[in-house]
Amino acid sequence: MSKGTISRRSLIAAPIGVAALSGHGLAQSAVKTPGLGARLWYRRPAATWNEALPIGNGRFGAMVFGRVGQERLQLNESTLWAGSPYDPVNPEALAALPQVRALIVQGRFKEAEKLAGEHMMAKPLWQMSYGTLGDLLLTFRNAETPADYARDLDLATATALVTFAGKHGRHRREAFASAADQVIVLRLEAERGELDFTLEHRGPRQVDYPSPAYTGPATETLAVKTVDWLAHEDAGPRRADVRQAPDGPHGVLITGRNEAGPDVPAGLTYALGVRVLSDGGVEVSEAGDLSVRGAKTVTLLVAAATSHVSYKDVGGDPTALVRARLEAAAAKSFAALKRDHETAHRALFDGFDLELGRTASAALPTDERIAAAETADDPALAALYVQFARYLLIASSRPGGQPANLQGLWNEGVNPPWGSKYTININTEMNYWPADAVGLGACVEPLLRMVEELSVTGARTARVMYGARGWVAHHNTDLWRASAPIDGPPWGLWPCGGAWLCNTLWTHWDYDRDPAVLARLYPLLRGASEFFLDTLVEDPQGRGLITSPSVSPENQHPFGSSVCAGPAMDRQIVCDLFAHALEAGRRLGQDAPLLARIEAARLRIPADRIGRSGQLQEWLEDWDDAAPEPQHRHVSHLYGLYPSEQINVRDTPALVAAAKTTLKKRGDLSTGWATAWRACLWARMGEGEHAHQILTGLLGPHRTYPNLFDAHPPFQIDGNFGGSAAIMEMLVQSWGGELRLLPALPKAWPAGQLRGARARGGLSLDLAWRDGQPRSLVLRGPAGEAVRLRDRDEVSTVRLDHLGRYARRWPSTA
Ligand code: FUC
Repeated sequence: MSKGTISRRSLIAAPIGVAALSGHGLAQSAVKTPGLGARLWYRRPAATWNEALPIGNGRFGAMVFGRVGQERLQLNESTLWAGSPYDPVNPEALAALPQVRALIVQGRFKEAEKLAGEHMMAKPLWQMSYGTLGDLLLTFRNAETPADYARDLDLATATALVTFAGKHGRHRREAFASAADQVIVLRLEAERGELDFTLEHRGPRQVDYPSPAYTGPATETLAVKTVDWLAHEDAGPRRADVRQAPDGPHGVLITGRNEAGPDVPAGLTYALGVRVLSDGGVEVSEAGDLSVRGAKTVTLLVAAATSHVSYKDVGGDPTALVRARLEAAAAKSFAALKRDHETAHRALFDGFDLELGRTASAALPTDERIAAAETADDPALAALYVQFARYLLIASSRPGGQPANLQGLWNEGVNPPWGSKYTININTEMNYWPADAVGLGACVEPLLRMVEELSVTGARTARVMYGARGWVAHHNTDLWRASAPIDGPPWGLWPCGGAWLCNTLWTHWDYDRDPAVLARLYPLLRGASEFFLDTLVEDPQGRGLITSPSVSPENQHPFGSSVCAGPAMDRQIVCDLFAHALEAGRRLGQDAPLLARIEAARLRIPADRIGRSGQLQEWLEDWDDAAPEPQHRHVSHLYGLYPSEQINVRDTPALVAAAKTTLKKRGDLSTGWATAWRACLWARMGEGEHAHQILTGLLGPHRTYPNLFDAHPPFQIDGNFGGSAAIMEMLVQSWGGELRLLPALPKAWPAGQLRGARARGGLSLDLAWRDGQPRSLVLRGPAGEAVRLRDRDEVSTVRLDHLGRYARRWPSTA
């Protein structure tokens, strides 16, 4: 029996700054160059992939190993996935739907799961995997053990640099992925003209991951491996389907076909071109092997493309694109390539800075800091973590490209964990949690476009499989925007993936208040809402409208299945979706009759419930105590607390107390992303010490690889983004119509500053604090805007001036 229910009817999102409804009108932040801390560095080359450093221009990227005897660039292109356009919709689903629902009503969950497994799943049952372009291996003749080796990734210039000294003078190798010129540039310099190497391409291949499909908490440390300075990897025999040929006297062209997917034929071709500009001798053999001799400087230009044009069109000409890009880049000087690359990167990266204080650890190489993070205080590592996440988002999610997938852009093999797809029951959403707060709203555009495409494929899934209007997406999607339920009912039979993405995009709009985004978003919100208007069912106990069939993502209830009706997360997500559709529709003055139906349905969604142990119920029934995995990584029913604001410390203290009970039972440390989510939740509740303690576990060597990549393990990028969202949430929050300063500041960060951060309501802010108290604040936003500011328990309304600015200083308390 539930101890009580609490209505959320009064909780329609309150806009911050009631006056400002349109436009950004943002003055730019004063800060141009981020602090010196924006750098990862190492004293040795990467022995493993998780020590290599990522570069990327949003579409084309590489992992740079920084090795001395053989440099390895492992390459990815964001549209090189397995398969081809396909339609996974299963027409048998509609007939099975009433029966599956009836079994759920009767509590025959296992039978419901079995029937849904037989008739309601996608065909094929799996989606397509993200791929890889293989590696470029530069093997140096006469390489020797270096002196003075250093390797770094400068986040502000997006450049990976290796320097070392050999018997024959100093070497410098610099790599960047230019968004301006759509090429990866590798510049090699040897003081005394000793550059002598062969270049080989190793085709896409399977990789042995240490622990694929890992889902529990990490137990082993992910420490660095011992390095062999002159290590070589074998390119192996050339794959029959990958063709390598000379392309002019100084170039090589590699062409190939993608992998076939499960029951879906391969449909993409790709091209990878390399052009060498050098003062030494360059030779290209008939087989397309390239060698350079006796050079002092070499500039390698690398371009890649696939025939992907859109999720339904694979008719592009990658070879023509690659040749055109190489031609254009070769016509520019290295200095011009570098300048234009930096300008394009800085246009997004600059304008934000975060300082949380420095300890002695800040001077150490990055891998040593991570290794010590659980024992030594290193606030600057948390600041670096945020800057690294910003860097990763810019490199893997640029406007016009694909969104960041489970590994962003970087993936070593053709068999990545979970296909390196878009898992939309938490992971893809988490990738975008910090984006707006850290000034990277522009990088959300690929997500918006993906959801626009999903609303097309998802309309077919809704119509054929559910007999419903609107559109639906389940727990995963891929390059082809597949939207039917995959993997099996315990994972796939969850109809709220599209709705959660819509809510994520709503938050993006709410930060910036860009009318153009609202206009694109509204049809998506409307369509997603129509699906639920048509598919929500009456709870047989009269509690209102609920989803059925569904699951509380990936967690089993006590009756041998995950399949159920009306789990808390669905109720919270649909409630938000309806609220956002209502607000968007009203702002745009559209669809009044439909909005009235959405509003009526919203009021009939059962509220959150508190169970017999004082926990927030994960399901409509009080099942939590008997569920088989009390520490399950997903905390789906806490969606309402974070990222949503339905449950919050100001308006629903009883639900917050219940959320705490739930979280304590779930435990603080889980796998990467799940640990990050827990940190966000404690931060949102104003529990800075608790959030900080969890962060320490996230940033330490059990969950972070030496290259600062989040471990699932293996690598999964969501934790990098979720952890950064938690850090931002500890410093500034904006929900419920208020801007909260330092709401969860831990003792470990007594002094610091944040510049160029964003908050909901079209606001940007610079904030400095000392002794744990705010010392100065500058707000920018729409002219004349009223902002409700909360500094601990003190709430005041301040007004931005006619230039959209407000500044305040606090007297020193010392
Ligand atoms: C969900 C999670 C797993 C993993 C996968 C990509 O299925 O439960 O932990 O993150 O997505």
